Amino acid sequence: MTQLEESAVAHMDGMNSAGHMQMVEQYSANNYAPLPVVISRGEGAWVWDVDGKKYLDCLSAYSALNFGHSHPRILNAFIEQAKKLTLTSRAFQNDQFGPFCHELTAFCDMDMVLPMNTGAEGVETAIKTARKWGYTVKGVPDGKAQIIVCSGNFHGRTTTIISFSDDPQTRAHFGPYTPGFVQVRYGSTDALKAAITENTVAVLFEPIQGEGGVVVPPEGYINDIRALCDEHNILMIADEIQTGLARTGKRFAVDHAEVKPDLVILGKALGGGVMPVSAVVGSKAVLGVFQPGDHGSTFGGNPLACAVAREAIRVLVDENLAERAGKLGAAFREKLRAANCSKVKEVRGKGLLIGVQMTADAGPAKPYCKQLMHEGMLCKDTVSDVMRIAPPLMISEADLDWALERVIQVLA
Ligand code: IF1
Repeated sequence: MTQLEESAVAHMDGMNSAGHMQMVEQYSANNYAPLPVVISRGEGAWVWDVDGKKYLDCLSAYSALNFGHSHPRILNAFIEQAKKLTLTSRAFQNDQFGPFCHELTAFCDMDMVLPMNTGAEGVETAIKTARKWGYTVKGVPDGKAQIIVCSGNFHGRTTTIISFSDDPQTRAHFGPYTPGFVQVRYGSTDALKAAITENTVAVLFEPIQGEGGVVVPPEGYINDIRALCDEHNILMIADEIQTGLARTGKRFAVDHAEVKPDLVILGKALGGGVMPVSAVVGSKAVLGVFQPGDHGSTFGGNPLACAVAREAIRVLVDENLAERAGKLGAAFREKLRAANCSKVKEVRGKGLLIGVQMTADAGPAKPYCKQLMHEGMLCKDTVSDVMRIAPPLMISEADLDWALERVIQVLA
């Protein structure tokens, strides 16, 4: 029997979790160490594994599932569009792209959008935008553009993006690295000010650092970035791929500071949890630097992605998900703090992006995540001592309370 026939037969026989994990062990590159749970179905905030066990999803695919699994309206938009037209490439126009651009720019209170697919592609697009704007508008000598980034950043996995990461594992063995990036301590206005030169074209930052351990910067830091960028004619670029689209209790995390960046990078939940959709949204003065042929992608702006993203934005507004995330998240953090778990050093975050930092003697967060899995709740450690809790924003209060009980029980 060929490998394909073997796999098909095994699958038809309803392989159990062990069978699935063994197949992955043998045939997949070992670039992840996932929790030992094999999910086969998702609905709302819940998923079921191949053995029929039920779990509350408190990771939301790193905030790509803000709308939950298989949201009916988003799934319907996906299916209806898929039946009509899935892909044209940008060599032609399609009837979803104009409305997508119009509605997304309106939602972001910006002028223009450049559509891509994954978050990393969005970040790369923002970097190319800043560099071309630097050379053709700001007047920085060609090839000299500098972009300021932050310590503890995570913006994706391409070779250029990992070039400015300070996480050894993200960088190791992937050189030579792309030049033109200066790293400053996240949260320090002084460090940022000191790094600015006449060749600085942009500051790229996360309003809250997700992978960095759900790190919320000091009050006023985002406002300081805005002020320094205004003062030195530098683009303020917010990576809202994880923090955007209602996750932190506002449409965008920068809204907490009432600051408007020059470019916003969106991804993850923009695809409604059903497909990869990303975008760079900004002013005409900045995104207007592109001429035909400068940049693109086979799937960027495809009609299926546009239809899904348009419905995702409508659902976000109709279901008031930002306000919901703000209220539910604040209550969760308050109740967890009030439980006074001895193993918890700090509970932080905004909206439903919650980080629980363990005390030194409590040890790393991973074993607690594993224990929570046995209790029927799925979440993930970020940096070793921080547990990230980020359920879909449509989660019911009762389900969130259920999760809280388990977290307190496991941390007691
Ligand atoms: C992995 C981390 C989270 C992101 C921000 C860009 C991207 C991401 C702020 C790139 C992606 C994902 C990638 C995934 C795990 C997850 C992650 F742990 F890697 F850092 F969420 F915090 N900007 N984050 O969070 O978007 O190209 O993946 O669509 O690579 O393991 P992408």
